[in-house]
This record gives sequence, C-alpha cells and structure tokens, in this order.
Amino acid sequence: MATLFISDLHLHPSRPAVTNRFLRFLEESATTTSALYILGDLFEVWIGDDDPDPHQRRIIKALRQFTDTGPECFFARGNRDVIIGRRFCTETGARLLEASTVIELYNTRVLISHGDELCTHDRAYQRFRRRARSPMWQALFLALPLPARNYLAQYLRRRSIADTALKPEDIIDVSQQAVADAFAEHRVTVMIHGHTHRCKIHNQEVFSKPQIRIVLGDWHEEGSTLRWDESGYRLETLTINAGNNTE
Ligand SMILES: [Mn+2]
Repeated sequence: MATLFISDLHLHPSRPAVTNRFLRFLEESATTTSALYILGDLFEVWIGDDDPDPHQRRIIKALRQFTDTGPECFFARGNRDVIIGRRFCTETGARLLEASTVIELYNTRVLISHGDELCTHDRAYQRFRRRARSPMWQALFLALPLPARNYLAQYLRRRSIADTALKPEDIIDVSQQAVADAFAEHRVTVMIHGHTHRCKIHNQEVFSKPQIRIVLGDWHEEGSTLRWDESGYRLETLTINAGNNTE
C-alpha cells in the first residue's frame, strides 16, 4: 500500500478536466493507498464549508467515497482554502493537519506543509498569510453572508493573481534560510510541500547529512503526485485530457 501526496490542484468549475481527472485519481487509488495527504490549495476558492456550490459538493462526495473505501485522508490548508474547517472533515472523512506536521514514513521523519510559510522573502504575502490564518479574521469572514464572502474571495483572488505576476521570481519562491531553519527546527531530513508549483526533488548535503526537499507540482496541463511505498518515493505525472476542459 502506498502513501500519496498531492497539492495545488486549484479545482474550479472553469476547469472541469482537472476535476474529472482528480475524481478518477481518487477512484483508481482507493484500493491501493493507505493514506492520501492533500497539502493545500485543493480548491481555487473556498468561502466556507456551508457553501452549497455543486462543484464543491461533488468533490466532497468523491472524497467521502474514497475514505469509506479505506484510505486515510489528511488535509493541510493552503492559502486558497485556508478556512476549510470541521464540517468539511466530517463530510469527507479527512483529518485536518497543523500548518507544519512531522509524520513518520518507513522509519524516516518527514515534514509536510503547504509551503507558503517558507516564502519569507515576500513580506507582504506573509502579512496576508498571518491575517488569513488568524481565528478572528476567519470568524469575521465566516460571519458574512455567502454572497459577500463570494465577492470578497473573487477580489482577493484577482489581487493575488495580479500581485504574483508583478513579483520577481525569487521573491515568490522559498527562502533558502527558511528551508534550512525548517529542517533544523523539526529535526527532519526530508520535507514535502507544494505552493510554489515548482515540481522538483532537491537534494543537498549539510554537514555531510543528506537533506531532501520534495516540491509537488500543480494540476494544470498535467496532474502531479508523489507516491511513497516500500520501494521508495517517486514523483508521478498524470495525463489530463485537455479536450475535456469544457462542460
Ligand atoms: Mn498556495
């Protein structure tokens, strides 16, 4: 049985091929997977667990079917779905993770997170991140009626896309200092995260100790998953039939 990691699917009704590929991925993996870790930004927008949006309901139902078949499912919130909460977990059978969590896989301690906490060069983003993750901000947001939340989320999404386009490449990537600090603080040799969409396995040696940082890819032209089983770990690419990207 394998442990699977995915992130940054950014599921949205405007890209039905990606949603369909994800639902097929769940079906295909359900009987061969012991645990699925979703490391944030599963959804492009999330305005609350009480949103009756049919696209979201469809995904929640598929996740419930998946966990009912047997695998465990864990969810670390990303910046787009930072207010996913308890109701989502009850409905899907997934369990929420802290922003950074250490798990043990085949005798290896592995740090998992969404990864946005590592992008410390981007001060403006970090300020936004702290606010969006604060219980008070979340409570205020969730107290708004759904149409107001929707309006605000669209505004934030447009701003985030515009801001990111203006920022230099190295500002929006992880900071090497933040990565080194995370390895040391959590006493791990492996970390897995998403957020930057720069799918790659980084190997380095620090004081003759290997450090491995695995960055998950997004699901745009292709899907991306990290599979870890007794034979080791590997990044896998999933084909998305773009011809299906209309509905
Ligand atoms: Mn993200």
